[in-house]
Amino acid sequence: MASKITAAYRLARSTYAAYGVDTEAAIKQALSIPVSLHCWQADDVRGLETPKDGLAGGGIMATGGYPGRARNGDEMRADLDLVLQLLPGKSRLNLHAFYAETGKKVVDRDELEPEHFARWLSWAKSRRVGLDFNPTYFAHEKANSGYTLSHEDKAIRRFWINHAKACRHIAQHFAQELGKPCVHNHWIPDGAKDAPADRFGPRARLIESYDAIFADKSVNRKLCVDAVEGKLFGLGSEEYVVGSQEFYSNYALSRDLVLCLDLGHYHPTESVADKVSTHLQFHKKLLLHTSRPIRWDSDHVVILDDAVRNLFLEIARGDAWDRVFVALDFFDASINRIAAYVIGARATRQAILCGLLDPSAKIQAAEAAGRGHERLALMEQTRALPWGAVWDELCERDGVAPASLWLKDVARYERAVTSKRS
Ligand code: RNT
Ligand code: ZN
Repeated sequence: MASKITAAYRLARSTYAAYGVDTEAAIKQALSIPVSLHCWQADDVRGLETPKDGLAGGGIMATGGYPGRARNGDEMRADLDLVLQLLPGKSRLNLHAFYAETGKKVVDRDELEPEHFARWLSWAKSRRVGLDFNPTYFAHEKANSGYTLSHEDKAIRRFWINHAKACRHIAQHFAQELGKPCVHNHWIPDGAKDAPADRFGPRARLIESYDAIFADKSVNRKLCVDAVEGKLFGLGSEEYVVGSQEFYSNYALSRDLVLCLDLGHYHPTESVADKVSTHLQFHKKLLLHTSRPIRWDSDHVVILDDAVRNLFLEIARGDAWDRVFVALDFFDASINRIAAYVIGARATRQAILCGLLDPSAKIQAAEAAGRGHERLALMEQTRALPWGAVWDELCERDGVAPASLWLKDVARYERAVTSKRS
């Protein structure tokens, strides 16, 4: 197998060279870009808290009943170990606060401490992966009304402010312990199913709440890198989302925070790729959540579709790799979850590779010379370039199975482990 790939790669390398593209440099760079794996595909976004409130108030939902969901932290980590083995390139792990492990003790969200994530941290240390973090503003009785940080009740707002403050300290702790910044992303479900009579009030309160959270100067923002994520609608917030895109774009800019763009959070005809060159004129950094919306924010497993390809093509063309954080965000409970991770993470890194392999200089030269037909022809031709051979070579060099050969490892693990879970 190895020699076949090398021959295919040799041909691909010279094909790309004819377009002025250096495949060696592209492989190296594509392997070095960190991709943060969301822990929540492993257990269908259920979390590890006791007692459980389920996803109530969450506005998001994993559907499907494929057997083998991880039922506790140990099972999640075992599953993630296999996922890491099957992925080329640099990975991180993205945790949500409701994956705290507090043993038999009930610890509410506003009382979370770094010690409740000690097992995740030691796992991350031994696997040499960085950690990212998220406050969990859903799946909790104080989120059941559909409002958290923008709630009209001051006591409820206070609870969620304190949760976020606790989480920022945990994120900072991860960064200190691992020697790498921790991206700390805030997404809240706040919104209304039907037209509210007051759209101003919740948004004004949301600003107040976030300002109270970020006023804590004992958190170093170089270690805890706060990001904010808006969306168009959610389940139960179809008509009104307090933290809309415009809200967060303005808020992040005025408070020097990272703006998160999730591929599933826009009108279906909007291009997230097109937003990159707008936001990066103003914002310093973006957090990118790769996802796949089918008709709505359905969080399907990421595939190498045009939305994902175009997104990373823009990052490549703008040479903006050091201005973006890349993270996965999908959850599908209807298929093998390990495979879901591998497919989505590989597709994301394939899109990164394809961006780096794009013969942009040649295409841009045609454009600059006014030869629109040549630009279009070259763009079409780019689809036929042998990126797959370069991908297989990238996998080989990083010591992971190329193509879909990883499927047999997933099948073996399913037979031995996940199929035995009830
Ligand atoms: C929800 C957001 C958010 C969540 C995670 C679980 O629409 O995309 O990022 O998916 O926080
Ligand atoms: Zn997201």
